[in-house]
Amino acid sequence: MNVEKIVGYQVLDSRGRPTVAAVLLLSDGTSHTARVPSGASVGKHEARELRDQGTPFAEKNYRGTSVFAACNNINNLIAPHVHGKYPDLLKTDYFLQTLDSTEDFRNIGANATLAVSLAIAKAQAHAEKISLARLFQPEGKLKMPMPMVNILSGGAHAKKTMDVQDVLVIAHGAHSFSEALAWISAIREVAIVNGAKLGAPTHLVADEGGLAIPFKRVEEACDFVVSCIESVGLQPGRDVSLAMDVASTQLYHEGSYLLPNAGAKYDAQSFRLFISDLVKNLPLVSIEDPFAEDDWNSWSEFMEDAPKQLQVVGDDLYTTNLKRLEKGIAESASNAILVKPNQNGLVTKTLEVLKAAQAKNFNTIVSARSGETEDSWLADLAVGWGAGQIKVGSTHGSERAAKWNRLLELEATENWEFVSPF
Ligand code: 2PG
Ligand code: MG
Repeated sequence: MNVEKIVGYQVLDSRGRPTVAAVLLLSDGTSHTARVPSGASVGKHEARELRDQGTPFAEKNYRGTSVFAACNNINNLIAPHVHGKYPDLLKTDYFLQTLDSTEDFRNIGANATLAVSLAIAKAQAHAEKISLARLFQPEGKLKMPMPMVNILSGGAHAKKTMDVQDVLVIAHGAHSFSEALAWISAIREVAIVNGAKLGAPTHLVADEGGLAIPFKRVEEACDFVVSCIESVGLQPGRDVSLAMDVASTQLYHEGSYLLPNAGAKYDAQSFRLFISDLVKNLPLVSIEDPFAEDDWNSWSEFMEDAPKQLQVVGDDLYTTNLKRLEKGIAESASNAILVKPNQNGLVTKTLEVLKAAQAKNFNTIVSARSGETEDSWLADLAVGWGAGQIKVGSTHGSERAAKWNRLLELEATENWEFVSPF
């Protein structure tokens, strides 16, 4: 079975912004489409999306955010190599690496490479008559991931209604993925009712479907979510705990951390104390990007005194980049990594980062972006890679539901195990 045609074209993400899709037609008449996501709080060290800024044509098309150049690169540079061949993920990813000598794919665009890499992976799974998850784990029980789900959104996802980007929940007391999702969905429903009692505009949802309820202090936002967990009859800390994405690169300016809603300014040392107090006083089991992407010192110092059971997650810190992960391991900067395929640009290289992290006993959380599509490949990757955890935003919005629903389908049809990392 061979590739007859591959076409890159522009589509819209869940925020209405352009992103890249690639459709691959196989000689058996089937077609396989992959669409790439895009972030809002983008780390400086991520692989580069190619966007058409600058030219008069581009400025008229989606205010310079169109991705026609990336699509053209698929159609003109990549397609001739892929045509007529068996869809082989490893070989294609190797070729894509040789096509752009830069580490961050700035020439052809990581949005072009990832679209092709994913479409090839889907087509290869089809050619081998297995699911995308099974392409990576052909045998044995699949590991269903623990979901980490957004209840409140702030920061770059919600016009800064809150200083931190997400207050999330992890239902680690649940016995299955579907039970965890059901508990979390109930918590979100109650958050709408309880938020309305506070007079909050609970019809306003953020980019990832979290509620954009304004809270001046982070602690108030967390207390609110804790009270929602209790409202549904679950016990904070035992059944469900909090997680937080501070996304603090967004708060960091010239050596200080600024929290505009709280009206607070911290130097690195006092911000570490602030984060330590949050951890001490709240049922918080996971904290992501508590410090800025290049503030390595704060990460290592925090880890020295952090409770051993706390999951400390690097997102902007690592940007799914092997070299940055290796530095983080060497400096004991964290004990977990957020894994986002579009920060990296290739499926196989993303998996390499995940495996390198797991080899050092890091927890791994496969993650969606704030700009998503109806595609559900992330669910298959999380399961097939045995990531252990997944972050997809909230339970609101069909681009989020697509991933949850694919996980529910895998749970309904596969042999699986569900083991809490907490
Ligand atoms: C994050 C992601 C997903 P974005 O920071 O973890 O929540 O956000 O896609 O905007 O980078
Ligand atoms: Mg993050």
